[in-house]
Amino acid sequence: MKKSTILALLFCSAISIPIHADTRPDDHAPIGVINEHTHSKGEFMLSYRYMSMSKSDLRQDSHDTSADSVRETYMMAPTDMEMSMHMFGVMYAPNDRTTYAVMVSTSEKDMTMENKMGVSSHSQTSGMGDIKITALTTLLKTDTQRLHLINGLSLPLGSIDEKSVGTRLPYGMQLGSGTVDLKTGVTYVTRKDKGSTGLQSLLTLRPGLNKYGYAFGHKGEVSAWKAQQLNHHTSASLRTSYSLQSGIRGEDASQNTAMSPGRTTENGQSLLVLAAGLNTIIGEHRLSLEYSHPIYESVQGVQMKSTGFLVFGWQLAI
Ligand SMILES: [Cu+2]
Repeated sequence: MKKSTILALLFCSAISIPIHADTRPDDHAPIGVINEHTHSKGEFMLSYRYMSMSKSDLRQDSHDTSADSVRETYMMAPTDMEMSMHMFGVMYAPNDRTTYAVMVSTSEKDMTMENKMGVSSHSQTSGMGDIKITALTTLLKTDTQRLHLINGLSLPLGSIDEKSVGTRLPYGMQLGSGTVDLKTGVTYVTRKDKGSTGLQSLLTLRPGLNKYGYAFGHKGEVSAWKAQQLNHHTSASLRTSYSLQSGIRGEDASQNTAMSPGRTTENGQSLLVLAAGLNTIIGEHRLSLEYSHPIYESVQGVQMKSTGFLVFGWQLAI
């Protein structure tokens, strides 16, 4: 047995925290990836994620644009948006083949717009988001390889009725989708002595329209990561992710599309990010952090640009 393992065991027994010999920091993907691991029969896991993202400056199709030029077409141009989200999750495996995951969230969105006279205005929304119920089906689980399918539903718990001065706020300021959405995907992970490599692809399909006659676009995402153990408790990761989302189908007839670009249905986008993260195990707790930086972004119509995305996570398996 290695000296560091003996020291870790001594330390953990001294403070009465059991340590699982098969628990590795890189057994879980970077925290920005969700539903990327499964559990063994009878295991529960609680999780919490805090996400923070911001947007600023403007992009039109695949080039940058200015607020002045946007205000030649629209009455107002968005200048800044901040969004934070708290996500609470429970995972449970009734058997070795199936793991269920339920995730609820609350979010807060804050957007600043500026009109032609240079006067800015704020709008803010906060509350529950949509609830996600997922089944993970293990197809392969060995010491070196894991493969599981992801099949889930997103139920429209989040509000799409957010208003300001009697008018419904733009699509991006709403807290939910208003539609029952399907999620399907696959995760594949290979594991070596001191590190792992993973791939996840995920498709979000929104077959129906919500009560106001629109649906957010379908979305496809692919994430690939590589994690390396720095020591017994901590691993560092690099990840790249590409997502492609189509524009809104249908339309909320109450939106005045001359007001601002966020009121049009053109909100599709493709985004390539590069992310760096850390996973660490302290006793039975997992703490993780990941920062994603946009590398390339192409948007439909006029939209603000992502400036970065931070995720902090805590996980506890019982
Ligand atoms: Cu879990």
